[in-house]
Amino acid sequence: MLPHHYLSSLTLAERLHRQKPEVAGQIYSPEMLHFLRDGVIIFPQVIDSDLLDRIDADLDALPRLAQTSLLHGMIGIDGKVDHYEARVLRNLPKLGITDLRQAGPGLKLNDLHRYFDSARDLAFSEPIIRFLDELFGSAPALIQSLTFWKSSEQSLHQDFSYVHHHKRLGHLAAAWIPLEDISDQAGPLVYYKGSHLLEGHQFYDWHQGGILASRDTDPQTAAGYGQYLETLIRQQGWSPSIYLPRRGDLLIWHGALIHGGTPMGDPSLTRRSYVCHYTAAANHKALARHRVGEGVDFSEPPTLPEMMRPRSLPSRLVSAAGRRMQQLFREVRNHA
Ligand SMILES: O=C(O)CCC(=O)C(=O)O
Repeated sequence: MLPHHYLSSLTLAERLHRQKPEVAGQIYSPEMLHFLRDGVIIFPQVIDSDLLDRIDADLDALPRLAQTSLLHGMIGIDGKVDHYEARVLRNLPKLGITDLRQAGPGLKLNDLHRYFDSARDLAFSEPIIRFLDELFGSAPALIQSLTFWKSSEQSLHQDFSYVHHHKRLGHLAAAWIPLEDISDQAGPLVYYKGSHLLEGHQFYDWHQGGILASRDTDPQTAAGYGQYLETLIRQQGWSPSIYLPRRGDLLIWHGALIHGGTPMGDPSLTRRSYVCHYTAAANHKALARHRVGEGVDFSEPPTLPEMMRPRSLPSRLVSAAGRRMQQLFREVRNHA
C-alpha cells in the first residue's frame, strides 16, 4: 500500500476540504470543517451519563481475575509484549496480575463491545455516529474497541499504519471516551493538530515505500518510525495538545493524526478510557464478503431444496443412507 493509495481513498469530505475548501464550506457542518482542519474535535459533555454508569457497572462486575470465567477466557488483551503474550484476560495471573487495577500501563481489553451491551451502546452512541456519518458520507462501522485502565504509554503513531483491516484506508477515525475525569499525572492522550494533512512525500517508508506496519517489520525500521515522526513534527512546527477530559466528554480523531499515550506521572492513577476505531460500513471486512464490484449482494448461498435436506427425510431413510455411505467409504478405502 503506497501513499497514493491512501490519498486516493480519503473521504469525499476531506478531498473537497483539501482541494476546494470554499465548496466544502458550503456543504459541511462547522464541526466537520473544524475536524477537517485540525484532524481532531472535542465535544464537551455529550455522552449520556446513564450509559457511562452502565459500562462502569459492567467493568466493576468483571470479577477479580483470580475467579476466572468463560468470559475472561475469551476477552482478548493487547498492549506491551507481556500483555499481548498473555492473549486473554484469564492468563494475566501467570504474569502475577490478579486484579486489573494492579496492571501497569499499556493493558488493553479488546472488543468489550462483543460481550457487554453497555460497551456496544457506548461505541454506537449518537454523538459519535452522527458525526462519523457526516464524515464518511455513509453509516460508520466499528473496527475495534479498546478499554484501558491506565495510560497506554503508547509512542507517537498514526492509526492508518496499524489499523488496516478495511477496504479504503483513508476512511478511518477514532473516538476517545473518558470513563472518568483524567488527571495530567495519569498519562493522558497527546496529539498534534494538523498532522493528519500528510502530503505524498511525508509518509514513513515501512517497506519498499509501503505505508503499513506489520508484526514482521524488522526492528530497526519499526524503531525508526518514532524518530521520523519527531523530526516531521519539528520541521512542521506542530505543537502537542494534551487531552484532559471530564467524564461525559468525547474526542474524535482522524486516522492519520499523530498521537500517543504520555508516560504516567503517578503510576497509581487510573486513566479509564474506551477507544473505538471506525471506518465506513461499505469498507468493513464483515461487509466485504458481500461485495460484488461496487455493489452489495446479501443473498444467502443457494441451499438444497427443502425435501432434499437430511433433516426432512424420515430418520430410517437417513440412517439407511448413512450406513450406505459408510459402506461405500470402507470399500473405497480397502480398494486404495
Ligand atoms: O489512549 C491512548 O493512550 C492511545 C490510544 C491509541 O493510540 C489508539 O488506540 O490508537
